[in-house]
Amino acid sequence: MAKIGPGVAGGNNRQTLTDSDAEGRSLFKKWCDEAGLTMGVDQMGTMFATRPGTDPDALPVYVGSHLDTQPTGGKYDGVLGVLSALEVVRTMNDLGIKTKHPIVVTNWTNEEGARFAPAMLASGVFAGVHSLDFAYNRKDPEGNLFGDELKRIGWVGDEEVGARKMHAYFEYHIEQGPILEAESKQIGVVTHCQGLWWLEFTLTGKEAHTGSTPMNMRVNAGLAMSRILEMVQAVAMGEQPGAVGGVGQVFFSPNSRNVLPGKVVFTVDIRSPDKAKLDRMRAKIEAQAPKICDTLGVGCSIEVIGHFAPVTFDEKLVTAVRSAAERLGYTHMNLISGAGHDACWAAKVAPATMVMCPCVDGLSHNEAEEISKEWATAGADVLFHAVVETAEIVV
Ligand code: HGY
Ligand code: MN
Ligand code: MN
Repeated sequence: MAKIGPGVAGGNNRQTLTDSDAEGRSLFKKWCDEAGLTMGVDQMGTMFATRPGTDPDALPVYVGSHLDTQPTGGKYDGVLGVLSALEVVRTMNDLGIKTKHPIVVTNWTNEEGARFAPAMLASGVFAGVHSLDFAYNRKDPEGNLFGDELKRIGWVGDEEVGARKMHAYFEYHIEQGPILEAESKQIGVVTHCQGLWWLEFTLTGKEAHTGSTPMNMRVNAGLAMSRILEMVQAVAMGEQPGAVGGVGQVFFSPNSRNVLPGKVVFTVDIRSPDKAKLDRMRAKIEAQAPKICDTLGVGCSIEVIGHFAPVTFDEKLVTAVRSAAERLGYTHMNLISGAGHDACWAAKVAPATMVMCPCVDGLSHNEAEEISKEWATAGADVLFHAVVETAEIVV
């Protein structure tokens, strides 16, 4: 899978609804077909590959993650969870295991939100958080519509989004943070996921010559942006421990090196497992940013383009993961996920939880993202046992 949509430094650039995403989907479908699974696709392009259970009326246990990557993504973010879910099924096939509940291996469309915001878009529609129409009209930086791109790659499915009901949902994922490696733990028993706000700022300055415009005549949206970034840093540091804030994406217009920007658009990403802290950070940022802009005569508008509250995962499933790790003799610890995942939206409509493995230096959303085979195997082993137990083994 890592050969599809290669990056420039050993990772991947397999962004959602690109030709490489389509190629990755076809390869994943081929592997699912070879494992004897039946593929269903919904109107958001999410892929559901089913292994039948012995009880046709029993709701399935869903196991999955995402195959789309960041533009400079790693080989494991999302992919580990989808392919480990497939490996669970292939191992069940090898062992001739039958379960009461069907197993559905899942690949969610556009988890990353890199090309089309917000993140976790398809699982958000599945959970009833976003409408299909909202999703279809999301635009990428080139102005392409999500719905048009999904159609272009030929992955608009016929299933109504969210019509499927789940007995349980499991997602196996690299931690994308440094805790498990630092604590020398093989397994993260994920009890919660921190909440998030994505605030998109549009600052309006005045395009002018960077050479001949005197400093006191500038309406400098770029300067306003930099002061807002400093303020976001101070607000997040003021809420330690357990709060983060920063900016990953900025657009200058006209983005010419000798023109002061007329428009600056950027997204502030703030997160915390504590809802009060999360909302306090948002309030502080939304109160201070306009004041910063006023002093510079810069226009300021703020739009929420992504949000989910902190998530508590299902106690029974969390226990299934923890007891599997104990039975199998893996070191483990409770963990709050720093990154968002499709499991966060699945948890709105079904019992859900996650299994995590360490990653080297806690690095992710970087092409150098790396894990060890031992870590990958331990997590997949725990996932296998927790899933088979929850699906109620019959044979
Ligand atoms: O932003 C996130 O937490 C996820 O990687 N989409
Ligand atoms: Mn991910
Ligand atoms: Mn990611």
